[in-house]
Amino acid sequence: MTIFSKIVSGEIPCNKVLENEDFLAFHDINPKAPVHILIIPKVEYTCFQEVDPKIMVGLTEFTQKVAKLLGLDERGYRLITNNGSDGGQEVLHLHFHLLGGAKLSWSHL
Ligand code: DGP
Repeated sequence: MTIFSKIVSGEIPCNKVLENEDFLAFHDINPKAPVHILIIPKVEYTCFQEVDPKIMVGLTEFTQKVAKLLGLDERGYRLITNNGSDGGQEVLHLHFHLLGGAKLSWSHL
């Protein structure tokens, strides 16, 4: 079980932003921007390469809601996923980083 599944189950606490039946958004423990949210499916997909593409519609809608809730939809934001070893992925449970609250440069990666 990944650390993110433990967050989904409530075993490990998180600073939650939004949740529905399928997805959870919470603040990253080590923020790289003024706003740094992690968006995850509750089902444990290892990475983007392994995800069932069918969930991406729901994940897109959920992510748009999170961005709006945090007031990022007007000014913009960055959405990234690190995939596998070369991608720098540390937690092997698919997650998207939603970064914003400042004009971002590539050094925020
Ligand atoms: P990645 O390198 O893409 O796998 O990013 C993993 C992110 O997860 C990293 O930015 C730090 C964050 N993170 C790791 N453990 C925890 C945790 O227990 N709680 C929270 N909120 N974030 C975590």
